[in-house]
Amino acid sequence: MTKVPAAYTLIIGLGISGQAIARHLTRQGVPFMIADTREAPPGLDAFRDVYPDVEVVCGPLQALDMREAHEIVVSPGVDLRTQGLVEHLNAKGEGPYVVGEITLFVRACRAPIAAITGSNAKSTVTTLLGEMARESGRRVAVGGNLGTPALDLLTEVPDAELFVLELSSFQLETTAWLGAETVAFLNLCEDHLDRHGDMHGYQSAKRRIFRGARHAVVNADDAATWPDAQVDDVVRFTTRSPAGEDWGIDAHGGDAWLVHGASPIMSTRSVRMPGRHNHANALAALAMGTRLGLPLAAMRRVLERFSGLLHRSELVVERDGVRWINDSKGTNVGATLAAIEGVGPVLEGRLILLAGGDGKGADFMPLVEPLRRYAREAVVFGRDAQRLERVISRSVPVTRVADLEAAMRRAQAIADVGDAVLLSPACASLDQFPHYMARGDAFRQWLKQDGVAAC
Ligand code: UMA
Ligand code: ADP
Repeated sequence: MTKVPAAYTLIIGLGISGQAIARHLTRQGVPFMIADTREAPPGLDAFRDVYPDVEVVCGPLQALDMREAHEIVVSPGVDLRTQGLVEHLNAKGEGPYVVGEITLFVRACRAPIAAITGSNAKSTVTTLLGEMARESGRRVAVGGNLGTPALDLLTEVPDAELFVLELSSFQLETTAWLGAETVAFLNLCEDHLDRHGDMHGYQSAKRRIFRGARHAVVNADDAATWPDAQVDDVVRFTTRSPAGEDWGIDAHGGDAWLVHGASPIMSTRSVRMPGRHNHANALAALAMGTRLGLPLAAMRRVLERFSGLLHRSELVVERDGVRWINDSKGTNVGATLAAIEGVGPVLEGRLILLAGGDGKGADFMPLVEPLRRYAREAVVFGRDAQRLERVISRSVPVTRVADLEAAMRRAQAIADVGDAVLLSPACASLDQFPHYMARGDAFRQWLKQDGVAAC
């Protein structure tokens, strides 16, 4: 059995976070070693080249005696229930603390934090708020679950006046205290239940974002996002007419406007990102930005020009009257619902939904009604195609095919002028692709080469 020496920090996980943690501890002069549960984690050789003196232990964690470690810093992809680690969580205050990267970040951070969580829209709102701060002339560092790991931001933008962080439930699970200036909990739908056990576990992890927060933005239409802890100042957003000083959408001069209480902010027509769900995202970013003192004019300019991130309800091409939309980041039912509700109501024709992959055990029932309203057909593929078909065939004709390419061919064959083909799989991609981006790229590639472009 390998022993972690006394006063050493143990990093678990040799991924992006683990390497950022290693760089941080090196800068701080803290001695550390690394463990990874995999026998041959990717990047091991490169790591050894950079850190020839750091001990790396690969394989089951039970092979490590970590009792004397000063602290254990766990990467987000590592389940806290992993044998060899879980025993330390039950140690009733004895032995090393178990923390995550974000706890190290909070200890070292000297500027206000704006943090965003939720099942969906985290990346969109994080990017929007970061852009709004930049447009307002703030020195801002943007990252976390999205892009640059939080700890690397400390050196990438050493003079940052503001940190805007996307935080996942995995990162929050190991965060005892965040102390953010403003936080947003955007929405909650079934996801990551394999890690959190049930919805209560998933919600509890996400609610840690409220710890020490001075201001919180929550979704008036989703009570699961409301705080369980004391937060001095809570504002809400809704895609309906708002109550009191909430942020919402109201009629103004015959048009729908984003509003703050009774004050009109901008017409929804001027918001470049498509769909009602993106209006919700705009409202959340505006609410956080207002708390941070960002000028409204600068925030408006960002909303007018920001067309959204790739793979999120992204219009790839419109040809022969058919729109092809890539929402590969729709990896859970909530995201796909938002995409359908965003596209469906503005279509002259009908929707053809391409869906399937690894459903992570989620319930597909919520898709039934929106598909009845808007869809011509659903074409399903991947590991959970059959389960998906069983549920949604109550409301829409379903064709089951082997993979995305076959699904696109089928869609092309049945699409009519005015229709939209929407790739929003409601599932993770990992059964057939390395990640959701590769799935979205395959969609785009087919359109460019073999598919619509060639017709
Ligand atoms: N792993 C092991 N054993 C280990 C360590 C990791 O099997 O000892 C596996 C994990 O189960 C996982 C993979 O290795 O499949 C990567 O895990 P990791 O913790 O090393 O991940 P990082 O490379 O550090 O990337 C993490 C986030 N990944 C996860 O939370 C799984 C990245 O978010 C994030 O961008 C990065 O930190 C920087 O902060 C990705 C993600 O999918 C995009 N996040 C999930 C999501 O958005 O839904 C939460
Ligand atoms: P996250 O970082 O939380 O995964 P993204 O901004 O990357 O969030 O979007 C993920 C998915 O969620 C995309 O499919 C997108 O179309 C969908 N989505 C965007 N905004 C919302 C919203 N307000 N509610 C539900 N789904 C949304």
